[in-house]
Amino acid sequence: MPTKAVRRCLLTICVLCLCISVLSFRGDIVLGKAAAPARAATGVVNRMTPFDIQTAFSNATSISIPALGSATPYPSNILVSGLTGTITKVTVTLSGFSHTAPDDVDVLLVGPGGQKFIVMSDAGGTATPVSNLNLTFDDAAGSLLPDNTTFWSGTFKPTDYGTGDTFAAPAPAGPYNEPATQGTATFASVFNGTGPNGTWSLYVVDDTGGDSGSFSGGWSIDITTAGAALATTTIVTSNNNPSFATAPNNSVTFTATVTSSSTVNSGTVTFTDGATTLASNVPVNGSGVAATTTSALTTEGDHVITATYNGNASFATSNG
Ligand SMILES: [Ca+2]
Ligand SMILES: [Ca+2]
Repeated sequence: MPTKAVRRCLLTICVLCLCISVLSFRGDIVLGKAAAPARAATGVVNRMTPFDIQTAFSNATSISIPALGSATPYPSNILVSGLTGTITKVTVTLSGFSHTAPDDVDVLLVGPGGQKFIVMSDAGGTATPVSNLNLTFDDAAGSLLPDNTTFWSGTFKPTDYGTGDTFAAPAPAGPYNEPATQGTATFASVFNGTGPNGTWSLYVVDDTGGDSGSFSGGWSIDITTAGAALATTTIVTSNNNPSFATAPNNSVTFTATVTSSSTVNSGTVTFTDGATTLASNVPVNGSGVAATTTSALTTEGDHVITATYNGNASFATSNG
């Protein structure tokens, strides 16, 4: 059958926010009259352990499945970038699956390293149409898709019935890594320990004439990586402590020093006075130091100054 024209598709990348709980201690600066007693800024230690990062990427462009042959687009791509570390878990979700004979559908996932893994194939029989299902494939799911009976939205192990699945070019040639029941491959066995960044491609084929469908919501991939960012410690100090509410001694400099097991030479620091931001996104120098000078502290008394290292792909956030 003719290969359908490949259309360019919009790539929507959805990055899950990371929730990072942070223990913090804070440095104090006292703003007072000339006679106020000196009070040293308090050193701050805030340590985080390395953590797993789970990130979701999606391509919501509808995948149209013809009666026979390759879907459009073919493949549907997701570009993954900006992740560090290696993969510890992958799951895939196919959204809005409708088909009058779901057994016709074969789905191949190709990773950025060329890994070839069949996610779903020849499941569900031909007797019962399915409509607008959301199917998540996860090694940890409780069951496979059924072979010859209908199914509903849910989470399933990657599933492959039947033999001899073929995927036309530009899909890579077989053999493919096959999950149960045809093989023993899993997302973990195919992708864990490999690099996450690059193009992930989903090749969808209808292998039997008559009956068609779509994944109207496209697809998404959840990638978990480990060892992505190094823990950091941030300490904030101040000069002129106490400083004064009026010139000439009302200028105070806050210095944040960010350290890690590797030299912190990138990222930014935001300084706050309680709920008030003094300076945002001050870049650290090659030694992990960022500083800001302010004369804005015009209220006498204690000011709790917090320096937050904002973190990036190499270094985890911390504050002090
Ligand atoms: Ca068909
Ligand atoms: Ca198969």
